[in-house]
Amino acid sequence: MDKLLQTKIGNLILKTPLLNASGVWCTTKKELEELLKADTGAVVFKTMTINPRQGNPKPRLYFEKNFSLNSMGLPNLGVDYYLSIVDDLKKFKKPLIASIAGFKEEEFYFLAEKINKSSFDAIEVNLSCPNLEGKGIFAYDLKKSVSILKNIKKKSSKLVGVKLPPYNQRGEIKELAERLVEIKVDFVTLINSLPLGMEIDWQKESFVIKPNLGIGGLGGKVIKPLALAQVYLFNYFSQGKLTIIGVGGVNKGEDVYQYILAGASAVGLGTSILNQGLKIFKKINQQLAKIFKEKKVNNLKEKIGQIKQL
Ligand code: RRO
Repeated sequence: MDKLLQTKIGNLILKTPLLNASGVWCTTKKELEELLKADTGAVVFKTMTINPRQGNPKPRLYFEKNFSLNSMGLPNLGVDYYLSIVDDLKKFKKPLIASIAGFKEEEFYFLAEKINKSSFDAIEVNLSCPNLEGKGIFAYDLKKSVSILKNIKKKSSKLVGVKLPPYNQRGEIKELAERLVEIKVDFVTLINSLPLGMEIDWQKESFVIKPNLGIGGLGGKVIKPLALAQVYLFNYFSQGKLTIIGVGGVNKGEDVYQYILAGASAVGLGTSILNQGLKIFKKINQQLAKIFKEKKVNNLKEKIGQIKQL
């Protein structure tokens, strides 16, 4: 592959800036192998919990060209399953990122410690699952979030990143961005699906997904402008000191270029994989390489955060 597209997350080198967003096509060993064989730069696992979970009742995922809506409810095979397959997946020679979530603070530490002893390359601490009935989103408690990350970071020899939801106020982003720089978080993934999305099948006069009052996390093209602003503001308030993985509505090379200009070093694909399958990685890499050549970009890094003021 073209060296032009190479990027870095911490000390990890990715041949291309394209990853999957955690949750999409990454729950079983078979899915993970398929992702690793595709034109990905690294692979993120489905968010894992201490025990396996079935997740919410179906139907719990709906998608079309412009958006996806999910209330999966954290279905996963449990941390021990992922630890049992990770060594074998190292043969693909791509960075492997574990995503973890707990229901209490101590569960995050328990999981992080297990991952720390494994051959995973990095931990993405998921503080932003929108679909746990009766439970809030950790990441909206800034103090608690920073404390969890600080404690994990202290004990971890792996890269430690965090997956965040969108914030509504610049002040929240400023505060969090500054704290994340202080505690030296290695990467920030922005954004998880937007909480509280809904679609109605007007013919059936019903919701399109069943759990949680038919309401779930919204992703896809419709959230791209919102996600770009989050990436831009985290980059702006951290003065370019955070490594950012942009997620939300990436469908083509131009989208990746936009995320890079806003401040991302890599991007995650979610809804576009659901719509187009794993072949989309190759397509987007080709489109991005073409854009780089046309614009005479020598390497991806020189374009990170280089959006021009009007
Ligand atoms: O499994 C889910 O319901 C889920 C998770 Br953990 C997440 O982080 N984001 C999302 O949209 N769905």
